[in-house]
Amino acid sequence: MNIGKLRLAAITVCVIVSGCQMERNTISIIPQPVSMRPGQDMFVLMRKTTILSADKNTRNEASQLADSLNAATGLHLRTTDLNSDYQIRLFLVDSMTFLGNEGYQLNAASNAVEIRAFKPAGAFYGCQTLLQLLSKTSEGKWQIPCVEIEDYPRFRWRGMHLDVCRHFMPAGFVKKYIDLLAMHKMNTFHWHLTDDQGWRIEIKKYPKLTEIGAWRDGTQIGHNSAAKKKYDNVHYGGFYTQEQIREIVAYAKARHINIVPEIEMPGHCQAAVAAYPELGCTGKSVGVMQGWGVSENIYNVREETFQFIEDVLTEVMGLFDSPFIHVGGDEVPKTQWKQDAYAQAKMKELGLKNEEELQSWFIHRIDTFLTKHNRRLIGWDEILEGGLAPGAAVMSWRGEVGGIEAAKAGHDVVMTPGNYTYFDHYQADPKTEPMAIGGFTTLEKVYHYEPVPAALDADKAKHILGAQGQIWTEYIAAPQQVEYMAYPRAVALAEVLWTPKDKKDYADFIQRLQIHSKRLDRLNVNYCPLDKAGFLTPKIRRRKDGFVSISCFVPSAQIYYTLDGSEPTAKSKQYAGSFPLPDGGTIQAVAVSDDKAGPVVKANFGPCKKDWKILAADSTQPGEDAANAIDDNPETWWQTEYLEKSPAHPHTLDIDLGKTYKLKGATYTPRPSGGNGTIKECEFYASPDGKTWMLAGKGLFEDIKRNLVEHPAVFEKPIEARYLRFVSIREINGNPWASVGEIGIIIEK
Ligand code: TNX
Repeated sequence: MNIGKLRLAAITVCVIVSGCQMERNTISIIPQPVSMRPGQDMFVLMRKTTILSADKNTRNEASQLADSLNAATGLHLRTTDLNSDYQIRLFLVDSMTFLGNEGYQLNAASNAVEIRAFKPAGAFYGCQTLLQLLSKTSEGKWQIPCVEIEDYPRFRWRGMHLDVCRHFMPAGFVKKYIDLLAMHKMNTFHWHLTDDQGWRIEIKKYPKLTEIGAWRDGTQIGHNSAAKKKYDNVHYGGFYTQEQIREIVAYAKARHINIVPEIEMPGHCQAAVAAYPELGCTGKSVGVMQGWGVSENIYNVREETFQFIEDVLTEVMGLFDSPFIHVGGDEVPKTQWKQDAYAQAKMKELGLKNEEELQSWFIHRIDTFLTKHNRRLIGWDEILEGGLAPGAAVMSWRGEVGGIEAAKAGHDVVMTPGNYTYFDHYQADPKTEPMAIGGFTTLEKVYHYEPVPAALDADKAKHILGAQGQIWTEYIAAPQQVEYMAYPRAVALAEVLWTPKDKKDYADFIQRLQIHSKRLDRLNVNYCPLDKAGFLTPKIRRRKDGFVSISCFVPSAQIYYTLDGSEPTAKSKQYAGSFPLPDGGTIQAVAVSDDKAGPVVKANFGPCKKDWKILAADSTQPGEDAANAIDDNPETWWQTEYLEKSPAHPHTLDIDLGKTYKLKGATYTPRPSGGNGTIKECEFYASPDGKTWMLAGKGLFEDIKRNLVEHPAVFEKPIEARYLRFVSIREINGNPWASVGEIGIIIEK
């Protein structure tokens, strides 16, 4: 819409100074602390203010606090071990075990700010909170409101991942990424260092890994779903020297962040095979992969290859002191093992039934090796297939199923489900966004993620260590774009992982995030603008009784809407409460706040679907989305998830429309999904009674457009029916990914 046309009353906003806090005395901390008691007065920072670190174990925290305060205020506060007035004091208290290793108490009074913790990590988090309390008065004084805070995290593993293989990220940026994690009280950085498209860690014993494996002669242009693949033919790559890695590990440690290195095996290793073809199954030389997707070039299972892996892991363990070492284990095509005489002979010798068991044996072997060196193996949920090594932990990425299974079997789990934690997915309307892999994971969706699946009893739930956000970089070529995809979603995830469940409140989070975004501005973080990330996106919902309500998260925003198909502007009807729309129609709405208009949202409603019901859907996770579809969403839609886990092709969905309608056709609208799956061919059946079905029409979607374009399947002739069945009979590239889409029904009026 044309913002220039809008005439808006000026809305006063509080002046935000130096990115720390608003001038008015509001406390706005992210993640939200466990408990807070605001007082009356202020602690004012002066030139003579010092930072007391009585215990040498808080020197690191004290000096980092001094540095951060200097960056924020320009003041140079000295650190000292002498007690005096007007101090910021850090204490470690042996009896404060109840705070855990990461908890703290912060007590800000007018003459001192005291942070107490059981361990240095707690003191560090207290300092992060202190920084978020800082604000500047109109006279230019820096101050902290008096407050008592007690705080500790809900989960032990609060992480973000970064893939530096598909696109390399410079060491300096990795440090900035770590700084941002620390600021949000995250404690784990999962560094994805090796993959088909590049090997990024120097290994002294195998120099070709980086001489050859870190470079490729071109990079795919465009989306992987394009029929014709194109490459830029530009030499591309990079790697980290061991010296750089040591420095980054120490940098992270000082910020209480553990770096979990990932060395992929037995698949996602084409870059290593390019460097040393003898590691592969075919013996043929391959280049470093230039395109996206999964390579069939996997490691062979010869002794020499295990020796290579153990040598690599030995150097890795020398660099990283992480208790966990990530070995990947995901997406291993078995084609080459099936054709490799050595692999087949090995299976026979070991009495293994299939290649999945061979993979399981492979991972067990590496687990034994890591365990011997006092480390624990962690891998993606495919490592569950064919039996999981006893001490191993799992990252559940293909939904939550793997995580539930692993936790039930007593394994530790980090939740990383694609639908909630893959920040390479779109976060706003794909039409307005830079190209991403697909998916649609909004800030709000991330905020409402609950890492402990309801299916787990308390004694099993304790195996859920936490969760982590993923940044896969196929479509993310530069640091700025990493920031764009990670933020503000990582902020929402930080609160999911730190704040007690019952203290979470999205509307309140949004208020705090608006202040927090100024802090991010100051740190030059290229986050997705908040109006795009959902703040000013109107939500149009229709209840079962046919009443429509429109809302958005900025309370001061005005919402304008149209019902006649025209684009809404500030001259359109202003929304002032819910209104009835039982027969359906098209609503377009826009929210406007502070001279800014959010995106126009369009919703098509058919006749009120209050009697519609999903009867059966054979996907693994039909429940939530299918049920919602009926009440709230303009279209009835259904997600097929993880076809691999649900081999019962064809997928079907039965809908009871509650009464007989004349059906003219149906539509399929692919949602840009996390992977490449799209339905190419489907059939619709109609039934008067839910028992006898007849074919009503077919959908053939050969040149299907992704990204929410509706594809109609018109029935040859209208058909009277109460029940409709959707059957997908051909899906491409659906393995292991989902074909996610919406099913619409066209009804003759
Ligand atoms: C699947 S997640 C992968 C990655 C891709 C990612 C893209 C996982 C364990 N494997 O190799 O980059 O999808 O979203």
